[in-house]
Amino acid sequence: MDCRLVAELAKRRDLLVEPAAADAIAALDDEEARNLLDEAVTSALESNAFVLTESLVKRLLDERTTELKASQPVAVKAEGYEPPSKKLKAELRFHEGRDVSDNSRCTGNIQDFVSFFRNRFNRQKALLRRRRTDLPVIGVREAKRLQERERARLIGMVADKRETRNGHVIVEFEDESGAMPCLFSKKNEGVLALAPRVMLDEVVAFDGLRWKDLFIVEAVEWPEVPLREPKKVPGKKGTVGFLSDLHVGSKYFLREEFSRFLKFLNGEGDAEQAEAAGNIKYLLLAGDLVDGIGIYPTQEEQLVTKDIYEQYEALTDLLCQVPDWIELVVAPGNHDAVRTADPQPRLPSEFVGELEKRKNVHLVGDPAYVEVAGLNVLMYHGTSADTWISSLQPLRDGYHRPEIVGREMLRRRHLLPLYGEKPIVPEKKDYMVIDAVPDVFHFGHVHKNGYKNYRGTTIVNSGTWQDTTDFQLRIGHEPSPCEFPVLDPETASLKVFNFK
Ligand code: D5M
Ligand code: FE
Ligand code: ZN
Repeated sequence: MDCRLVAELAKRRDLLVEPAAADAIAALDDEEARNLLDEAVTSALESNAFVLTESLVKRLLDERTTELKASQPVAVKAEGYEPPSKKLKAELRFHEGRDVSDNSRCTGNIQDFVSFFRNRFNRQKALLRRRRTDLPVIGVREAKRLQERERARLIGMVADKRETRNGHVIVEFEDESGAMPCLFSKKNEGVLALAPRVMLDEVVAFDGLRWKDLFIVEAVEWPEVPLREPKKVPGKKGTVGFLSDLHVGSKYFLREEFSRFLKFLNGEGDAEQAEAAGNIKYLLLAGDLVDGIGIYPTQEEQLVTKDIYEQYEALTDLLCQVPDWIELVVAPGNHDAVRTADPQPRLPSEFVGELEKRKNVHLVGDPAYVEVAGLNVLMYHGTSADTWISSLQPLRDGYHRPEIVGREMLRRRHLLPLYGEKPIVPEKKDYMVIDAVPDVFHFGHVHKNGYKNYRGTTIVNSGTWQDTTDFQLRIGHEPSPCEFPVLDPETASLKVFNFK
């Protein structure tokens, strides 16, 4: 890449580039350069910098080499079975700065909350500022100084939302400079229909005009992911399989089906299955590995073992049967033995020490960004889906169509804006902001598979390997156990295998 192009691309995102930084990026091959530039820009914006410095680029380049934890092709031959993926070199990178695992600094004091919200606000504001508009983009202080009926785009955080006696909706909008009531007038049906989609605590932009003490909303603009084609990585061999919600230790864990799945991975299926299995190079496992203990009131009756260590031992026995040429990335969920509040750090060795020793197993936090075969994958268990579904009316069908929940998360570039319903830990930085654009967004938790291409991001909900529980039946969920989706990076196509 030419260094002028580097400067131009950075400029589009409101950043200057030190010449030495541009040279360092330009020296990489094109795809690498674009990836690094993207990372550098995100990192610079996160720290409110105006300039991309050489030292930042150097640091990111260093991280690249140390993060390259890809294992070498397997030297020892397993008897007879020689699938293509066995000879492939794995390409796997972890964005440790976007994973809370080694970065948790929270002490829970009031200052933490202040910096947490400030960090969220600033990063989401930066995303909103990239949205095109002919209007001036302003904050609350400027909005109060607008001429009567003067138009602008106002960015703020939703502090409150209420319906008036006359059937209008008023959103109390805040930023560091103050608060302003914004009116969704019932006289404007199109706008009033948007009000149920505005979520408490989210950072969003309203286009509109000042009228007396109010800002009259005419349109709502979310941060959004850019519109593009799903990313294809030409010539990239090795496919990516998605798993979540095994719930090992539960009476409902579908052991037989999972064993069949493990056999499939080892090439013991029919001809078509063996061919597909032989191309799998990566498995991503997004939480609820075991059922845990004390997660809900009557859980004890539904467990095979109440010993959490035994649950993880059983999990380990199973995951050790994943062939060692398949890279296995493992994140926790709300049933696992780490804090249940998001963001969650990776599982401690105390529970998964044996797994951790395996060269092909990589433990990450929740959420986590993983670069797999040239694709940026955002992995998240999906615990916040319950809050999204209960608080956003357009998502009321979300347990049956989890992909629409994923869509709203991407649209808002946030995994859980609403504070206070599910626990969130107020880290200095809001790890739930989606400021890198994922090629793939993988989550689970709702136990229902769902797939969608949203503006170029492939949304995958990988369902579950736990049978439908009485509780889920009672509340009307329809889980889809043992559906296993596989993504081919070369063609960006998904194929789903059913083991039920
Ligand atoms: O969650 C499995 C599914 O069950 C997921 O869709 C959430 C739902 N669930 C679990 N507990 C509750 C409660 N208490 N209310 C409503 N919905 C619930 P898992 O994390 O596997 O337990
Ligand atoms: Fe689950
Ligand atoms: Zn869950």
